[in-house]
Amino acid sequence: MNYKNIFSAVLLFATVHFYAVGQSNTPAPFGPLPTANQLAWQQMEYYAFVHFSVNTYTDMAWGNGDEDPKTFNPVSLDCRQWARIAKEAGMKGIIITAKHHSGFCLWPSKYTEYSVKNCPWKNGKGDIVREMSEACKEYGLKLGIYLSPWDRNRADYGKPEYITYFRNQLRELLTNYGDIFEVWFDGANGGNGYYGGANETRKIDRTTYYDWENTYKLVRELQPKIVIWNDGGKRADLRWVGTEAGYVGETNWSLLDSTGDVPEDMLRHGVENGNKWVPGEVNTSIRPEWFYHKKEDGKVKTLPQLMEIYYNSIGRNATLLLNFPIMPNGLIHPKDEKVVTAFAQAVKKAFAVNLLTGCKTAASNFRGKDEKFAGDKAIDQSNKTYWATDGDVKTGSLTMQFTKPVTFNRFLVQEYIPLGQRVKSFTVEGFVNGAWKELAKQTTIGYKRILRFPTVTATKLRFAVTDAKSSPLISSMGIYNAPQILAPPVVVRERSGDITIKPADAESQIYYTTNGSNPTPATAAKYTGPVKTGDGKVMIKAIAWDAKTGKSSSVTEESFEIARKNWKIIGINDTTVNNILDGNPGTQWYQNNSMQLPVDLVIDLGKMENVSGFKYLPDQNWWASGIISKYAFFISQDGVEWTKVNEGEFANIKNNPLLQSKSFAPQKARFIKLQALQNTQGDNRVGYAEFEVITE
Ligand code: FUL
Repeated sequence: MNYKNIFSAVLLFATVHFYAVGQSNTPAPFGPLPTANQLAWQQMEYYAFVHFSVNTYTDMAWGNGDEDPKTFNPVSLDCRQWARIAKEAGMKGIIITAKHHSGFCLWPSKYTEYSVKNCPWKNGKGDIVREMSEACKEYGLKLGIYLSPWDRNRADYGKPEYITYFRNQLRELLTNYGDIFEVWFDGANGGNGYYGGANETRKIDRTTYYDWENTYKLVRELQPKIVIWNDGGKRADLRWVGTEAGYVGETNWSLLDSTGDVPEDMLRHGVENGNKWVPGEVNTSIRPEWFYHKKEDGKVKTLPQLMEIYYNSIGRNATLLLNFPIMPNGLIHPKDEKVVTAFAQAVKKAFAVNLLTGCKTAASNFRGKDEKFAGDKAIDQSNKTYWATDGDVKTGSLTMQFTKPVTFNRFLVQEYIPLGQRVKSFTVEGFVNGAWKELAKQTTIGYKRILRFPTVTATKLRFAVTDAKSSPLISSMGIYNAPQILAPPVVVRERSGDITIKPADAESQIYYTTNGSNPTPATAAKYTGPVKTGDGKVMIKAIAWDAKTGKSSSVTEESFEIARKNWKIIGINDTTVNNILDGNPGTQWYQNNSMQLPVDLVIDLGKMENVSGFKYLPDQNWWASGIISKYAFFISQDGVEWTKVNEGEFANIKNNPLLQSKSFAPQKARFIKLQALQNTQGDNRVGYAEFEVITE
């Protein structure tokens, strides 16, 4: 043996020895664990969705599949703009709707003519998925693919042949565009569509039709580092959280059971004793709808709303997938860019300084008195190290001593999830004026948990795990003093026509205009009580203003249709029916339970109007039923002779129960009738939160 060999042998022994010793004291994993792909995905935390298809040009939430590809002409398309905005917003990737329910493909698929190949943009030579993947590379973002299993264009949809088509497309997308971090298989299946001219309703069993097992196999073979999202089939790697409103449950386990249907409540909270790691992804749009609709330019989520979403998603052990609807010209709207950039800055500012850094930390107990697992490992800025309680002990506390009083209003904590999610409950206390004060008491932690509470000044902080499935492992902790953000006011038009405006907090004052100009304290009227605006249409802009700081909120902008003061709902004795005309989205009315669909809502408008559409808001409660999905709309001058003026679907209303607005050529009418033809649950229930007519 020469020196070199001896040296290598010693080195090998030392390494193995060190490794073995290091390993021996490491806590054993507990319960289902994340895969390496799921771990890498969770650390991304925040990424973008972009929704773009032929229905962008028809102002619809879902394409029917018969939209002419010639309408698809994004003259200024610039995927680099999308990538730049996502990057500046602090996002780590972008998921593109390569094919939405319309079936139209944003890439020149070999297997269909219904794609960018046959549109005027770049004379049919363009490929948006390619441009997106190149832009992502340039900006250091990961690329994800949304491929809708439901295809309203294909003649063979519903037959076995379609599965071959679907897999061929998957193969194209997962082979030709580099690494794909996530694939999105939406579960929507509204049934009806164009289907190559059949124009009919087709039903499939979404759990079996797509043969997910083999489809997943193909996905993993083509992209070994991918995670699969699927709300319509066999359990995938990630789960939907049961709502598109931008939040997950406060208690949020990253576990589910691997078989059986998952009710929405489980999607929101996960399953404490589930047998598979399936973490939640909160998907929501920066505007009410997923696709671009000009009428939503005034409805872009505000900074306070986005902050709320941040705390209710990333702050609750989920990731945030925030959608940008792409405009017909191929760009993200400047309003969306502005608010998402402000959002990034606000988050950065809120979490800029961790006030626990360098604190003296004492743990009530730690694993085997091994310094490697001591309390300071929770605040050492590394998420590879962690504080572990001793042996099987499931409870324990960490006390942080400050050198001077510290003011804060946020608490952040992370579990070391490579060894499982363990904590069931915990408390946070501050030592205030010589006594311990409870600041927060919560349940799960998982990858990351952030709590908000009123600003407090303390000299010590105590974090205690009060229950866990196994010895808790805490990898990271922080306290922060986040600046307060002024929320824009909420504007409501009462049935009388009066407008009421409410600030989000008690301290701010409100200023408003009705002439379209932007309100400022110097130029606008100060709100002192309900504003009388008569019976006509009104557009109002309002701000909240803080006299102490001179700061104002962003502008709330609302356009109201004619007042509903003199309306009469015909044939109903129940007085709660007026809930649907009171301007309050939180109150609702349901038609008599025993009625069979179709069910009519008939209203006398009190006088002849030039009716050109209507708005329907379904019950906004989480457990709402009676949500109309298909309707017909009639008008009449005398309440006897009726003319049908509109009929259709409220697309995606099940997942996203937004205000639905339908327009048609103006007609003179004093009576209107909304006929519910179908609801989202397939039963006979019909409910409404608000109803309005649109007039010329
Ligand atoms: C839903 C779809 O039906 C919407 O159009 C959108 O794509 C959203 C992300 O998922 O279920």
